[in-house]
Amino acid sequence: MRDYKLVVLGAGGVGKSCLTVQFVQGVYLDTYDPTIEDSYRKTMEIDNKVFDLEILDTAGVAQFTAMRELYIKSGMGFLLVYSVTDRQSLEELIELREQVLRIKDSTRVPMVLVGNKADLQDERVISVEEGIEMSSNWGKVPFYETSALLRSNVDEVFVDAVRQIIRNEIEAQNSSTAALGHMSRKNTGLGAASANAADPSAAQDTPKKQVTLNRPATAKQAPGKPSTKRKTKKTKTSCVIL
Ligand SMILES: Nc1nc2c(ncn2[C@@H]2O[C@H](COP(=O)(O)OP(=O)(O)O)[C@@H](O)[C@H]2O)c(=O)[nH]1
Ligand SMILES: [Mg+2]
Repeated sequence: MRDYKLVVLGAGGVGKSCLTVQFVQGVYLDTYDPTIEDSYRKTMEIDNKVFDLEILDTAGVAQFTAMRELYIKSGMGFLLVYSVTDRQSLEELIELREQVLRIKDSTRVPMVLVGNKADLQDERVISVEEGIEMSSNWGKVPFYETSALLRSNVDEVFVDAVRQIIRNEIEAQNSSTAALGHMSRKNTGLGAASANAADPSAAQDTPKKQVTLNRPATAKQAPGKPSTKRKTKKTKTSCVIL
């Protein structure tokens, strides 16, 4: 089975390691060496299918390195994490995201915006609304506030990233099938029965705990995408808060 590679990015101290370890091992590590960059494996079931995840918990995002370029290249989904107690950490994500889009050479990279430490209400300097605004500026990437400490929305952010990867794969498959169908019609005059066949798994990829906010009436499905039984469209702004 193929690994789904997720990369956790963000400024130092925002809780990347705590989130990752909480997700993979179900424990909260209060003190974790900030210099450790490690990858973790987890097998999980989403919509009755089993996925092998490889999660890279990064460290030291201060400078651009060839190493970073490599893991962004091989990453399939990205968690961009800031802390709601640290404004700078949110600002740093702007450049990080641009780096990811540049390296992946795509504007449709599976990505989740994560505002961690939501349990620290007294120390909060970034409001939920600011998180939503950032998500809108980024073309409505799913946004969640999390608490690694309380294990709140921890599974959700990883699962959302995996669902986005799956969705992209299905769309890529559908469009290549459609292209083949087009070619076969052109070359043989016969229609391709399988072109645009709705993938049955698309019907299942509905995030369970998402709340949908501010979805403009004009939001569209991806161009060329046949209508499927999917209940949640990728253009939604997902925001789950504590
Ligand atoms: N209150 C609270 N503290 C957190 C949370 N996540 C991380 N922390 C604290 O922030 C520190 C840095 O977290 P860490 O995961 O090492 O950050 P990283 O540098 O992004 O990997 C940890 O030692 C925890 O004390 C959270 O959800 N709530
Ligand atoms: Mg760390």
